[in-house]
Amino acid sequence: MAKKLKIGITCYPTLGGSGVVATELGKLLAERGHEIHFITHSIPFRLGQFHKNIFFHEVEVNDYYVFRYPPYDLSLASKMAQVVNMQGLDLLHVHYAVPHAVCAYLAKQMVGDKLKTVTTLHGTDITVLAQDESLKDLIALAINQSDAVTAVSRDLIQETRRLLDISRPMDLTYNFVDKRVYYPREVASLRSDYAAPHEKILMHISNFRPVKRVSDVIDIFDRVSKRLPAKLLLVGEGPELSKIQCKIKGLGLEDKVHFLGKQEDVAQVISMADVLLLPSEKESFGLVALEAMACGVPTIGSNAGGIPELVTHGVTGFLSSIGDVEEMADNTELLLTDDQLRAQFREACLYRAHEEFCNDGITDQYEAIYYRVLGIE
Ligand code: GMT
Repeated sequence: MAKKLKIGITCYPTLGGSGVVATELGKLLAERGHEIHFITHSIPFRLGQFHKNIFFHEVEVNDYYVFRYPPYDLSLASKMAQVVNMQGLDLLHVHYAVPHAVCAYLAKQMVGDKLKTVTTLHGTDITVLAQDESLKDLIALAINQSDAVTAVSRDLIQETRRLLDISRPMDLTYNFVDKRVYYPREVASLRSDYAAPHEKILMHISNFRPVKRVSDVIDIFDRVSKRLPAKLLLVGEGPELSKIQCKIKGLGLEDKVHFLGKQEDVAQVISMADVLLLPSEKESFGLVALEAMACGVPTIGSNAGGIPELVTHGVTGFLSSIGDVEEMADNTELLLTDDQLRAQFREACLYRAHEEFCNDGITDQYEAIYYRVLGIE
């Protein structure tokens, strides 16, 4: 039987897809008997109830009055080294190059080379941060010094190579969903709170950052709702929210749009939708499209970044050029007015999510990477 490992995981515990993936991975590894130590500034929001084999180590930042900016990164690096030594960790798996991979590198300098580090790139750390000249060399150092680097799409690997001039090997490890949580839920009664039986539900879920192009979501819905009876459910919140509220009012769509705010049980919410809209400007993977897919909901979106690796155009959704809201609206109408086509897409979604992006397979891949860097056959 393969050795059970002691693994430290650092992620942004309160942030989007990367935090979700890191936390869910930790839970799955713990189920397999590994000992998981989360080293973060707060308890990861997806951790939920008590789990055997999972520990949480809080990073406390020294707010000494001479510090204009409290040094979180240094506190994290010190905490990592401390936990590695005290708990005898085999490796640190960090999500996001900045600052986590840099901190893991510092921790390794403190505890010695026996500690192995694995960095997972999620997207914005490369596609946004690596464009900042002042951070470029630091990000490249963190990536080059990791014992293994994984990225959540082939596109992200190419972008990393292109923007940072990095040639080291990187593992493609797609994001995943837990099939025990993400499956089509029975939501007839919940659905009736938002839409009449003859109305279709379009949904968008995001952190409402400019990169998500939520304004395009409204433009698509505006066109679609003129052609067929439909409601739009907006889930999440973020910087663009008030601008979006104004736009909805300006177009006279208030009665057709519902704001659900942040939601914990995404599988339940997403199961109400007939279609998910994801017209992002940048998206290294698009976890929400996978969550939708696993619940049998096709995505209409852009072909940005890694989205085409996840959503198969014409099979599990339709993809268009960024900003082409006309074509996205036409595709939405096509899907929503053809019951047979929608049923076909739904089956294809369930099959693809289960076959390609299932928790078991991806956890196997991460485990294999851990054993490889530790030299365990
Ligand atoms: O997209 C965001 O704003 C959040 C960000 C995050 O850190 O969670 O998402 C990135 O990582 C996700 C998990 O791997 C991916 O599904 C998202 O596509 C990626 N976002 C971008 O590339 C913009």
